[in-house]
Amino acid sequence: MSAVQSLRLEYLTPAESRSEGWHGVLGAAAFEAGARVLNGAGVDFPLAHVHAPVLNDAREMVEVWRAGGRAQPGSHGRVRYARDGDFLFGSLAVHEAEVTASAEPGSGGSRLRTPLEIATALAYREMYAAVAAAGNPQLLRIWNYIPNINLDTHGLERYRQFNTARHETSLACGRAVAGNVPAASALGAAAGSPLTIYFLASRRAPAFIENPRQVSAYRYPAQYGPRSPAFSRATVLGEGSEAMLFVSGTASIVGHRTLHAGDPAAQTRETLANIEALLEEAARRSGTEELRLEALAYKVYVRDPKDLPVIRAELESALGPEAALLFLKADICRRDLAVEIEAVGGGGGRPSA
Ligand code: 3EB
Repeated sequence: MSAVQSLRLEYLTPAESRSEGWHGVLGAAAFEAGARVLNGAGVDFPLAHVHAPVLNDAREMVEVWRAGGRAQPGSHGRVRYARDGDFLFGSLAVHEAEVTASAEPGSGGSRLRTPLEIATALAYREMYAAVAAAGNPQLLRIWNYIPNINLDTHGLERYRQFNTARHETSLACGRAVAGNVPAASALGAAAGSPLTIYFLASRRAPAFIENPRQVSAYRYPAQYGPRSPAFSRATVLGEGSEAMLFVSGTASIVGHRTLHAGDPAAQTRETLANIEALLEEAARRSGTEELRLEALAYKVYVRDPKDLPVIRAELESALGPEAALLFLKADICRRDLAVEIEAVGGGGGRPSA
């Protein structure tokens, strides 16, 4: 195939999903109440249930990925996936209570000891095995939703436990933990929900983009945890006008430090400056200059819903009133961060919201 097959992202309200239907859908994510829309529709594609409430007026929005053709379903362990040409969408959920019952603590000299570490290791092993077996081994983008992400247990914050297990498991599976690592987001989810992960993979390797304003997350100093977070700031699949850009969760971090603690408006502006710098870097590396800030679709994680009006006002003043924005309430991996923003650009035109 010479041309880049297009993959299209849409953030849909229930009414829009009813009118557009489910033709060519590769996979989807439903946020809290949105699960009702999809369960009622009896869909047969992989679906991630993310336990984070939508803050848009339409509370039942879903994130839909279309590859356009007839997707082939598959499963591997807990992973459900669908493939369509170049692309694979997969999803899995792991309850910590379920894995700790069967795990032998400390077996094989493993560093992984907490329930979340064991669940994360299991999830990443199954994800890596699934994409390899399906023949789409190149991970482009991973979304991680971690219940009680900021809670300290076993002497370590749960986000840092997640990082330990992601890092160790990736090494054990022969995957990179720096450099050629997928774009990602890691956010909180409701207490009691399972560790929930969904991902996009390809047959072709993407370009891995770092942000010149930020220390690479995989080079963060040890003050942020014993194992660094293994993700790239962005990945780009393809080149030029056909490229697809996946921007990782991005926050008000310059160098490795949080800026503007306690000021959600300033954090939003700093985050947009970070995304703009990343767009310049992607344009320089992959010729994606058509992907300007206004042309992206955004998912915006807000820690405290009372900050939503100021965060939304900053975004609309920077992006215009028509911007595609999905707002979710979620805890963010540093306690001093009020907002985190991820984005997607390119592929099948400008996404709707
Ligand atoms: C940061 O820049 C903010 O651990 O996968 C953003 C995106 C963040 C992904 C992850 C974490 C992750 O460090 C946090």
